[in-house]
This record gives sequence, C-alpha cells and structure tokens, in this order.
Amino acid sequence: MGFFKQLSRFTSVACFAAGFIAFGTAPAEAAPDPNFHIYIAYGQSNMGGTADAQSADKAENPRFKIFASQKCSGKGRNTIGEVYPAVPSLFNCGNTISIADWFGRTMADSMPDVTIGIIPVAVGGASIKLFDQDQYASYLSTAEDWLKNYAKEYASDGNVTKTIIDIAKKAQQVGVIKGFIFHQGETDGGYSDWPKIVKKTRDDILKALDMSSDTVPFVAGELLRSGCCYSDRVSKLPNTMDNTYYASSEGLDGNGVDRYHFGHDAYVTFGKRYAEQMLKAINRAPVVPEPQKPFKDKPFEIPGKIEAEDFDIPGVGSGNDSYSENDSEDHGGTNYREGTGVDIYKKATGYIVGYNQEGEWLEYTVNVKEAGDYTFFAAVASANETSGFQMSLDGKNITDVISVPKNEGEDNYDDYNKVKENVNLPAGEHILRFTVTGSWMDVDYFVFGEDEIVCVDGCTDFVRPALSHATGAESYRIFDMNGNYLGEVRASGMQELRASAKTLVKNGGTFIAKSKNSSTIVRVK
Ligand SMILES: [Ca+2]
Ligand SMILES: [Ca+2]
Ligand SMILES: [Ca+2]
Ligand SMILES: [Ca+2]
Repeated sequence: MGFFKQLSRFTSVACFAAGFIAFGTAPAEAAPDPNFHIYIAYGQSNMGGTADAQSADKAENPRFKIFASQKCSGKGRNTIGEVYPAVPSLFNCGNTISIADWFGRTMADSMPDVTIGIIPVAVGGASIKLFDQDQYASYLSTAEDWLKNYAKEYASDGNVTKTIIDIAKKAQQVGVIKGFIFHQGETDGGYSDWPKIVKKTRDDILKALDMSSDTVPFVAGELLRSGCCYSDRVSKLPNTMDNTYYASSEGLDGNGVDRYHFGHDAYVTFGKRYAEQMLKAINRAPVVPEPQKPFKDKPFEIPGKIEAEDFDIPGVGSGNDSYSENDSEDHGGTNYREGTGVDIYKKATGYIVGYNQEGEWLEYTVNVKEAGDYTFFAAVASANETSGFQMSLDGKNITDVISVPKNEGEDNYDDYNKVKENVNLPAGEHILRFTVTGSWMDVDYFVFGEDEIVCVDGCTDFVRPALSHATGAESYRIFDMNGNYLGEVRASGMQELRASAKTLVKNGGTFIAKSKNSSTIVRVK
C-alpha cells in the first residue's frame, strides 16, 4: 500500500478521535489491567544488587517494567511511582544487577500474555527494623549517618515501607499486586524476632493495600552460603509464615570481594530461582527460553542475498523475538508469514515487506564467511521524502541511517532503488537487524557482496554468491560499455573474472560479463 492510502487511513483515525472529544463523554478511568502483574521487591543490599550489569541484563523487555522508587534523570525516570522500562539498576541510578532483574525477566518469559512490574525498595546494611513501621524511627535515631542517608533515598523521613505502600497504591490503579520477593538478614544475625518482624512487614503492607496474604505469595532468598551469616532461618520461614516460599542459595558464588554479596552470575541464577518459586506458588510452570531460528533452516550466508520477507522465526524469551511490528494486521494480504502481522506484498520481483513504520524491525540469522569489508545494498522503494533505515549486527550499528530516495510519481512504491553502503563485518554467526528509522518504505532484499556488482538487465539475482565466492568455473562473454563483444573468458569467482577480462578490456575500465550458461549479467568496475 502506498503512502497516500496510508495517510488517508490515519486521517480517518484522527477524525474519530476528534469526534470523541466533541461529544464530551469523558472516558471512565481505565480499570487495572489484570495482566499487569506487580511484585514488591524489598530487603537490603543483595536484593538491590552489587554486581555490574552485563549486556544481556540491559536488553529492554517490553513486558518488564519498574515503578520508579527513586528519581534517576540519567535513566529518564523523573517521577516516583511512574512505570519505566526495567533496566539496571532497578533500585537506584547505578548500573548493577539485582535479584529482581532475572526474577522479572523469567516471569515475563514464562507468561507471554503478562507484563511484569517491580516495586523496588532495598536499603543496604539495614535491619528488618527499618521496614517495621513501629520501629523504623527509633532504629534510625541511633543509626549511623550513611544508613540514614541510604534510607532517605527512598523516603525523606526514613519510612521506607510507607514508600512501598504509596507506590503500590498507585500501581494498583494500573495492575494487580501479585507477590513479594524479599532478601534481607545479613544485618540481623543476632535478632531472634527476625521471622516475626519479616511477617509483620509483609502483613502491614498487605493491610494498607487491603489485600490478603492468601492471594499474595512471599518468596525469601537464603543468604550467601560461603558468606558471613548463612543459617537455616530463611528456609524455615515457610513454617511460621503462610503462603511463603524460599529460594535456595546452594551453589551460588560470592563476589570474591567481601563476605556478604553474590557475584554477577549468582544474581542471574538466584533471580531465576525466585521466579521458579513464585511460579510454583501460582501453579505456573517456568517456560524455558528458546532461540530464534532462521526461516529456511540455515542462516543466510554472507556474502549473499537476504530476502527481507524471510526474517527469522521468533523464539521464546527475552531477546529471542525476531521482529517488531506495529499492528497485527497484514496490510499486504498475501498470507506469506501468516500470523506475524508483518506486511508482505507481492510485487513484480516477488515478496517484499511494505507498510514499514518507524521503529519496526526485522532480524535475520546470518553467517559471515570471512571477517572484512563488504559492500551492502538494499533494494528499497518509497514515495516519501523522509523514509530511511539502519542495519545493525548483534545490537551494534553497522551502517548509518540510510535514506531511501523518493520515487517519481505520487504513489510509486514499484520502482526499487539500490541504496548502498560499505560495512565491516566479523566472521561467524550473528543476528542482523533491519530497523525502520523513517516510515513508509518498501524493502525487497539486502545484499552483502565483496565487489561492486550491478545487475544491468535480464538477471534474476542482484548478485550471485557464486560470483563472489568461487564454486566452479563458468564461461563469460565480455563486452565493453558500448556493447562491443571483446571475447570470452573462463573464471570461477569475481577475482578470476576480473583478472582474465583485464587483457580484453583495453582501457582497464568497466565491462559487462554475460554468463554463457545462466542468465547472469554483471557490470564490473
Ligand atoms: Ca532477537
Ligand atoms: Ca502489520
Ligand atoms: Ca508494518
Ligand atoms: Ca523479497
């Protein structure tokens, strides 16, 4: 579909919206979304996390959110209690991974229709007394300044549990509080009332939210086994606290620096163990992530041609999706890749992906034969002046934003232009991503070649991989640019073709080679 048809579609939507306001029926406040599951995560430093986040921890998952408990302008979190993407640090403005990170990611992976939200409040070095609304003031009055300041990051008067409750009340307007995850106790080694006060902190929060512990499971995690303060106190908590489970710390490594904290990989595993317990509590089985897969069983070879419509088959779990599409309707109506919602049209050159809107993307598993420089081409069409796209590999941009030239004619999406850029690629298997940066363009295919090869006419392929990488000798008839026949050469691959043709092409310039046993015609510079 062309730009103008698309434009009229949006105009009608705008008219509808305007009419809605004009008739003056104020929409009722939206009901909380039953598929927005919110978990309160509280405790001390291991809940908040102390290990540096790695790239897999930072990938944004559209179904994993936090309710900001601290303002972090650097992360775009400017309002306490607002919903933001859950990227490290969840608990503060730093770059550390917490128990809640992979708890949330695993929960989201295990429930594909559900969005997970975390209310994160953790104060390093704090006794459970800080979370007890009857004790926090007296506890803080004798505490050292660093602890007072730490608590103040969540609540100016130190009442951090009130902050949890305030955010949770706001969260109840958009979703449902589904459970607690808790890690605390290093500070309370000698505090015999610890289990009783842990229960009190949970019950106080639930009472303020008008909820019952019957429907809100509580998962506590054990302390570091090789560390300062491990005991069976956490694993015994379910004996004295209803609807309570524990996540084992067996086999989890410390950070190698102090006697309190877990290392990076332990936070990942521990978060998953918390999720396992929570899923058990709500009778859901954990879903095992599955990688995305090439559409035609094998990765696309580079050098070679990649059909835009043959993007990967999505897998399961964070980062394993293979496309992002703005609406589920297939505007192309071909039913090729049915169910994906990607808009595939049938054109003279075969299937193409159209109705591309800014922010949409498609991914391809590729195998790069050799590291090095390649010439990248894309066959694209647009009737619009601001269309464009960008290519990335494993999350890193390999091209700038590439503009798609506007075709002659008002609604012309039928003339494909071959836009080009030089790229440098590492060898081996990678995920290539095409991202739309300017709406309304069509894309047919991509090519990564080693040489600049331009199809003149009559050829079915833009570049034949056999020419870039020798697979067997072929005979070519060589012509100059005026169409004069110069002679015949036998060559396997572009290098040999170029070398052999050199003697025939007098002025050393561009020539045309026509394969004798296929329809391939190439212009070689
Ligand atoms: Ca992916
Ligand atoms: Ca669509
Ligand atoms: Ca689309
Ligand atoms: Ca195509």
